[in-house]
Amino acid sequence: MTCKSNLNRTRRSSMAGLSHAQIVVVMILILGLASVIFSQESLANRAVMGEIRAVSNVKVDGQLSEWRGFSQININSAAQCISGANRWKGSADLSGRIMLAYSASHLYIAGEIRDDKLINDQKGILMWNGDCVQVFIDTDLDGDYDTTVYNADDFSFGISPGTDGKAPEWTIWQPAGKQIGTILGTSLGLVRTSEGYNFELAIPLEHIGLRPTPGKSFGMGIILIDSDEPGVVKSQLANVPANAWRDPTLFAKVTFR
Ligand SMILES: [Ca+2]
Ligand SMILES: [Ca+2]
Ligand SMILES: [Ca+2]
Repeated sequence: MTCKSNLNRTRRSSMAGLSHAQIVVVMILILGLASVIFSQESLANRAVMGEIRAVSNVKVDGQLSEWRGFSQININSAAQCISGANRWKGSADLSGRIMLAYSASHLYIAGEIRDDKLINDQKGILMWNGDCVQVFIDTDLDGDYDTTVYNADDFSFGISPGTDGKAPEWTIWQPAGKQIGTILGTSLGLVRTSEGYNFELAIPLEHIGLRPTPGKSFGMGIILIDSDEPGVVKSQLANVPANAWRDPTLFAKVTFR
């Protein structure tokens, strides 16, 4: 009994007279501050993909005339080859320019893709076996900055021109089991060009839980896949490391302007 009383006295004196409730509040504040500092440091360490600006006039038809003057994310160098570097024959073989915008209702992703042969006879979630673009989005970047597996706020979409650009379609891989029909309001416009294909993909903000706020960031990554003969993936270029298809911490940072 005496021992316990002494221990309690020692504890009381070491907490400088704070009540139990006050100590709990102080601990919560310290933990909260540490998590904010850690989160901001982590966000600062992310690769930067660029800024995204608001638009009101995107027509989702694969024609990119309304995108003049937008900053472009270039994916066109040997250093960005994440597979098949020895088979990549240069920018006419596979390369791309990506542009981003948002409206009150949608996230827009536009791409100008160079690819000398358009080959993809695979449909839906199998489209990664042929020419396609993979788009990764983490809509809650600072909420789960250290989570290396996809969860409910991490998305991956695919865009395929189909062989010769004749069967354009989009798909969704993540969150796993998400059916295309549940992403109501998503639309794709894609046209064959003399050098490859141009596309515009519009994704409803509401379905991916993205709230445009100036200065706020979300995560994103793009992988371009090239097949120049049926059933053979030849090479891939990306603005993120190869493992981004399964690890959202590798996405780059896009900031709302
Ligand atoms: Ca357009
Ligand atoms: Ca090619
Ligand atoms: Ca190709």
